[in-house]
Amino acid sequence: MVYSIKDKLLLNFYKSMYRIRSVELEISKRYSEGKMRCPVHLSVGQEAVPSAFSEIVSKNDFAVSSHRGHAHYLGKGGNLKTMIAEIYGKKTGCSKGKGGSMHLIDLSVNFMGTSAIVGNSIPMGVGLGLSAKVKKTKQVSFIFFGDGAIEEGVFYESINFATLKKLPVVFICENNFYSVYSPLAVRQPPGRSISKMVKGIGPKVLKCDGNDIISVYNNLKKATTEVRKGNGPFFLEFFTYRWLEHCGPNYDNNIGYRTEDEFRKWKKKDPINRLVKKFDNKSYNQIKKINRSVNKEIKEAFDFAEKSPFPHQSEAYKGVYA
Ligand SMILES: Cc1ncc(C[n+]2csc(CCOP(=O)(O)OP(=O)(O)O)c2C)c(N)n1
Ligand SMILES: [Mg+2]
Repeated sequence: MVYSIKDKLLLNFYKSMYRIRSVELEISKRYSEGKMRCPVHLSVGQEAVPSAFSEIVSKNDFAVSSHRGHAHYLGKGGNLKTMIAEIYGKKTGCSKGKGGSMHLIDLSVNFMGTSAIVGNSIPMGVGLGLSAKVKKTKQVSFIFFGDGAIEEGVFYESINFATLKKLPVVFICENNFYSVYSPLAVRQPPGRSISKMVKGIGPKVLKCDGNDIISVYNNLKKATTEVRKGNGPFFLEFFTYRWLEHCGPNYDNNIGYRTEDEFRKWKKKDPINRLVKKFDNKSYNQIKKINRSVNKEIKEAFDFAEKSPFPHQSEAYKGVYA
C-alpha cells in the first residue's frame, strides 16, 4: 500500500521520528566535546513507540519513563530547548540543571519524571493512575520501561495493584532484548514470552513489532481507548532494538556481546525508512521541508543550551519545582 504524505497522521509520525533521531544523533555527535557531563542513554532505532505515543496521548495525561527517556519526554510534548539545556547542566534546564539526561521532567505537559533506577518510575506511574481514578479526572497514566525492568520486584507489585484497582494505566515495555550487555537468554528462562507471563497477573495484553509505527499506533490506540473507559490497565510489549551502545554516543558491535549480523538485521527494520518507503513520490519535497525545519529547531536548542548559564552554587539545595 502506498500512502500520501498528505495524510496528516503519517506526516506527524515522520516528523516525530525524524526529530527524535536527529536530536539523539546530535547529542551523540557533540558528546565528545565534554560539555554534556552526564551519562546519556540514546534511543536511536527505537523511535516508533514514542512517536506513535505522541499522536495518542493528551496533554492532560501523565507519563513517566526510565534512564532512556529523551524520546518519551519529547513524545509527551516536553520542551526540546530545556531538555538539551538540562543535559548541558544549565540553569535553564527542565530540572534546573540538577538532574541531567536521566532526570527529565516537564510539569507543564504532565511529563512527571524519569529515573536512573531501573523500575523506579513504575510505581510512580501507578500512583498517578490512582490519583486520576480517585479524582475522576479521566487522565491516563503511561509508564515506559525496558525489558530489564520486568526483572524488578516492584514491577509485579505495581501491575498487580493497578489490575486489582482497575487503574487507568498503560504499561509500555520496549523490549530491545538487552539489559546493558545481557541478552534475555541469560536473564529469563528459555521460551518465556514476557507478555504471556504478564497476562497471568490479569491486565489485558497486546504485543507487536515495535519498529512498525502503524502497528504500534493501532495497538496503543486500542489500549488507551479501553483504559480511558475505566476498564483497567493494559500491558503492551513492543519489540525493538537500540542501535548505539547502552550508555554513550558510540556503536558497540565490536565488543562481543552482540553481533554485527544481528545489528544489520535490525537496521533493515529501521522504523523511519519503513515509513518513508510507504510514501508516494510526490511526498519527498514535503519530507525535505520537514527535515529543514527540524534541523533548525535542533540547532536553536543546542545554541540555547550552550548560551545558558550554569546554576549558582547557592541554588544547590533549593527545590527544583518550588
Ligand atoms: C535497580 C537498578 N539495577 C541496575 C541498574 C543498572 N542499569 C542501568 S540501565 C540497566 C538496563 C536496563 O535495561 P532495560 O530495562 O531493558 O532498558 P534499556 O536500557 O534496554 O532501554 C541496568 C541494569 C540500575 N540503574 N538500577
Ligand atoms: Mg532493554
